Amino acid sequence: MTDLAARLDEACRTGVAIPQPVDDFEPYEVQSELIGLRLDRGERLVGVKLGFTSEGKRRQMGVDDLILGRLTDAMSVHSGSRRYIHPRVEPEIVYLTGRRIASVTDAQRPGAVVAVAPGLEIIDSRYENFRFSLESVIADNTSAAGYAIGPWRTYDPTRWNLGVVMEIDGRAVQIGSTAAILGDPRRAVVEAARLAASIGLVIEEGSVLLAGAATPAEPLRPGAHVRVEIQDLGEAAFRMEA
Ligand code: 0L1
Ligand code: MG
Repeated sequence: MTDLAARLDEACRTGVAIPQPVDDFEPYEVQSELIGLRLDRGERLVGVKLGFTSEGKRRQMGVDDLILGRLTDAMSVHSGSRRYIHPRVEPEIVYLTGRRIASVTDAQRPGAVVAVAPGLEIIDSRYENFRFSLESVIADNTSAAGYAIGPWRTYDPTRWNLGVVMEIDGRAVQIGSTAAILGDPRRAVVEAARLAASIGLVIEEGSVLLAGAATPAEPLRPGAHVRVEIQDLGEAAFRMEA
């Protein structure tokens, strides 16, 4: 177990941010250790997420690739209380996989995605001031901190460019389109498969895939009610603990 994984895990549990790591580390190995600690405590792996799916965010960070994080059942906003540090929320489209995906070829086969839902992701960097490098944010499980998923619908690949409105306390705070996710959110399955295969991770049948943010993230404060509505798909919502 690396010291960085232990420190990130403690930051998650206590809600106290840590400084940027100065030591050398292998980012996805630290992420695996971090998730391993959660699984050891009885959490269940339910899927994966993509980060840096918008060109603007990659440019801002000076990086040219996406990042992959892992999701557990306990990260669902409906699974109980937790400590956040400086949480933000972003609207996402969510896919449900219909087959085991161990390669890009698997992701391109019919039935790779069987259902789609509107979703919200809470990101909460465990680093001070929400500042990180590409390597350190991968180690920090891509800032994944929570998610809410609305009702699933049968996947229709022809309906991919959909309007998105995110509201906080009844006020629209972000308006956008799912086309902002990789230029076409359908690409998310192949990209997730590519990154997962590169670290030896298999995306099991029945996994959730948070495809990426459709708009910039918004800061979250205690007690806030967040709702996203995606054209044709319906809504997902949650309330932050006060
Ligand atoms: O889900 C995301 O796109 C976030 C990726 C990590 C970067 C951040 O915390 O903003
Ligand atoms: Mg996200």
